[in-house]
Amino acid sequence: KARQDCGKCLINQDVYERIKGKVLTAPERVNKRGMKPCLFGKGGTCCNVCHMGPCQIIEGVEEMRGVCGATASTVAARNFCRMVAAGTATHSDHGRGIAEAFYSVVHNEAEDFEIKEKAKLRMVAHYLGLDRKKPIKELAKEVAVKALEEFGKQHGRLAFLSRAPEKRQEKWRELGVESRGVDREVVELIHRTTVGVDQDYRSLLKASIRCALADGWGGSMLATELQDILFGIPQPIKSVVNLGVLKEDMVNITVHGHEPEVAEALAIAAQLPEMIKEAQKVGAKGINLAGICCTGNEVLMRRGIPIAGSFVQQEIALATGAVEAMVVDVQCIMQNVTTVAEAYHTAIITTSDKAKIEGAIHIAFDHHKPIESAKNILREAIARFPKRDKKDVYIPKKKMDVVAGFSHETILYMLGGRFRASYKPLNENIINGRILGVAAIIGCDNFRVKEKLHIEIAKELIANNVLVVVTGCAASAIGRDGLLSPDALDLAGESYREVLEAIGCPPVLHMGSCVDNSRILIALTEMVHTGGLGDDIDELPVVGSAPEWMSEKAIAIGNYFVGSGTTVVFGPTFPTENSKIATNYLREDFNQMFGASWRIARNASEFVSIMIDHIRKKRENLGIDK
Ligand code: NFS
Repeated sequence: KARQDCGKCLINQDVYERIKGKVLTAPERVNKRGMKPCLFGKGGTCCNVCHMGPCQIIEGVEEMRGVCGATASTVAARNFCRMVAAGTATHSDHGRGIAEAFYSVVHNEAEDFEIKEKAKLRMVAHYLGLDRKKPIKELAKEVAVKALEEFGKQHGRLAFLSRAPEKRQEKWRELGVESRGVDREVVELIHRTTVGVDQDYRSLLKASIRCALADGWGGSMLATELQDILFGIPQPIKSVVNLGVLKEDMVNITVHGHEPEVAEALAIAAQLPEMIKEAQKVGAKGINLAGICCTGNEVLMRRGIPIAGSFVQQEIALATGAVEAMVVDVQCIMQNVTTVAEAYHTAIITTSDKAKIEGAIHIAFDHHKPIESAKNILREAIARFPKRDKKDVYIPKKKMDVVAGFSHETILYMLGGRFRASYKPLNENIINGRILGVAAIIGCDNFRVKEKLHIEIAKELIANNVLVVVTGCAASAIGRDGLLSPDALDLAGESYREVLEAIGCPPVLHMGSCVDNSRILIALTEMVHTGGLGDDIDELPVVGSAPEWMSEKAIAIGNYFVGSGTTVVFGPTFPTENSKIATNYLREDFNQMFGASWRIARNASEFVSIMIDHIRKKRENLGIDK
């Protein structure tokens, strides 16, 4: 099957054409006068932590310090820290939400959900310091309490830090960056960055690692693990991506945001005969769910529910005129969706009391009664179906087959077989050179990036025998281009292709949503423990990237990868660039401390060459650079 040649928003230019002039959308706004990014803000040297400013600062120009005397490096570091704190807060509050839902389920306060993965529950209990052998019900209650405690802990260190390789833990201990409690690290970092507190870029940036580790090995990892226990560990599953997954004869509901709880409940409720009947009563054949952003990735990974679009496609999904309701939970929901929806019959339904949008309908999701809440949401959507203007419906045909569901556990089984699940075959193939190394492409897509960076980078890497794993909106973009299908095997380098053919998987592995980057941390640790590739994550021939990042969350993720020993490449722009001193610290000094750095690339070829060079250098250090 021919692959489409564009994975970006403009893949559906035809849909945009239909709303042009009617509603202003993000791609048009990007090009509008007055919408150019502020040069000071973009490079990190606009300081607005007090109201003597905002001060715009130029490095090295004495008279262009802040009113208080703050230098460019301090300001850039402070702004960077604030992004890390916000990103950590975001993933972690998601984790807390799931921990609360988990608490309700195991204390019989919530109907409808139950524990799906008992073995994983026992494993997580062990890492939380509990006795894994206890009866499951009792253990589940203890896990719920312990998980919630991780957020508010004041002393000691986060429990999951003990999952990292021993050498990494030592490094964290020596450097004093072990995270204590999730909330404490976020609060402290915000405190440090306010006017007149921490004014040494080195101290600030080092502190940003302590906070970020509370994301990767704290909030995000708790989110992923508890979601798996409640909703199931993802396994390889076939599905479809792009706007063509919307159905002309069904009630279309897009599930958008990040926390899978609402979408899981909707998926169950949408299959109930009573709800299907209600949909049929208004002339639809049934109810069709389709994902957007990371809520989409969550239900794609576990249920194979198709993805309508990534971040940059949320407006045009509505512009098909075929969506009865866009149900949103938290994060990455553009305010403009309500404006676009107004031009159609579509309801934007907010479900979290933390995330309301003017112009949306709010149906609070009660996690004590998930299915009842889901039914109320579905009814609102079903009632919209008769209002759909059939003449105004345009669903592009474009869709692409994908295989998703590559959790860390699945990769173990795939590589080693169910009875000797292990990363040994992966390590061996890296050592013998069939696989050059591992690269992650993660993060957002971005209206300001015109190149198809994700796709070009992924293609080049797999052609060079690099195993590529993806998460978040990068995964959807790469999926739209066909690279998440075994049909794309012909694009992989010869030796990598042979490995893939033997296990029957696509050349790019979809590992989930953005909180699921924590799966990558576990996979890397597993590679270290398997042996042959050094004693710590920074010795592995592995590299990360977020080529079209835009969210603060991506910066938190990048920072926890660096703190964990994985060099990351971000671009095309970077938020500390106006301060060479701060940017250099993130590259050189972090490399000294953590064995990994932040790197910047401007275009696809720069990304690829930095990533491949890095992998080769690590191979060389390991003595496996044949
Ligand atoms: Ni990650 Fe996922 Fe997408 Fe970016 Fe937003 S949805 S959490 S932040 S835009 S990848």
